[in-house]
Amino acid sequence: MVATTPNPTKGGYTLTPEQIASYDRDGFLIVRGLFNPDEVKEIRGRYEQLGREGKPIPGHWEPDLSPEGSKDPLKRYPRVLMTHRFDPVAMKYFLDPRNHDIVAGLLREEPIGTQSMVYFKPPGAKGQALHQDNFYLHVKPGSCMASWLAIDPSTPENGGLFVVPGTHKLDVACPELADENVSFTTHLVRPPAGAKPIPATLAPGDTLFFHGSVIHGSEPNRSKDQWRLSFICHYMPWSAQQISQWFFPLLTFDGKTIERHAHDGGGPCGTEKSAFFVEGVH
Ligand SMILES: O=C(O)CCC(=O)C(=O)O
Repeated sequence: MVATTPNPTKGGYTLTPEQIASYDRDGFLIVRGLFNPDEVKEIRGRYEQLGREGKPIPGHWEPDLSPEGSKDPLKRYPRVLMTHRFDPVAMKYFLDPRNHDIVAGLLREEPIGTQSMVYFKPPGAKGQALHQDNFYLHVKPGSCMASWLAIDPSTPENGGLFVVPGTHKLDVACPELADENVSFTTHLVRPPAGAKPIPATLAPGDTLFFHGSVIHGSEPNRSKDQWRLSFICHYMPWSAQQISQWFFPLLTFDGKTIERHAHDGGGPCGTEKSAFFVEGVH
């Protein structure tokens, strides 16, 4: 049996008391240069090649290569889902010991891996309206945590992520409809009065960690020629007993499958589909 107490030395990364206090206050933490340029290059190389070749990976990446698809950057370059299930490089970084140590340090317990994605976000791509991740993951008790690794520079101009500090203390809200002219997802969660989204401007290798209740999202990529590749993973605490079934199988940081109860899709806001999944894709 594995205790909920994390193994703090897996990747040799120890959070400072200031980093922990900043996360507890804001609900997010940026770790600069967590991954080095060679590591970033390895991920970028892999996904630039995938994007260039345009060869579909059923259930993970299904680009529209028709002339129609080429009119919408997100049809030609949709995000890649559950990358660790087909790509050993993605698996390596998904279960990276530094991610382990940081997520464990912020959760104060051993994490479990739930999902990984790559966003290409080419110039002209729509953004993703403000939302809370645990609305989709349904991790309970507790919440999920994201690690968002910048592969390209990520700025407000090229559709970088915005986060609303302090919103990790909120419950998960029922979303409104988003503006489909600027968001490729349909849900919008407005920040509470007085709370404002701030940009998480990142250099390649920087990683943003954030709590599953943090309201966050992105604007369209309004740059002319800057892509905004990112590698995004989600984790949950060992003590969590349930998660949406779309995230099965769950993985420990030792790469072993671990079981938890399946949330069946309903909730206080009704039944909703995951922003991360297409139906039938696991
Ligand atoms: O990277 C983005 O533009 C949005 C990603 C996001 O909101 C998420 O992964 O939950």
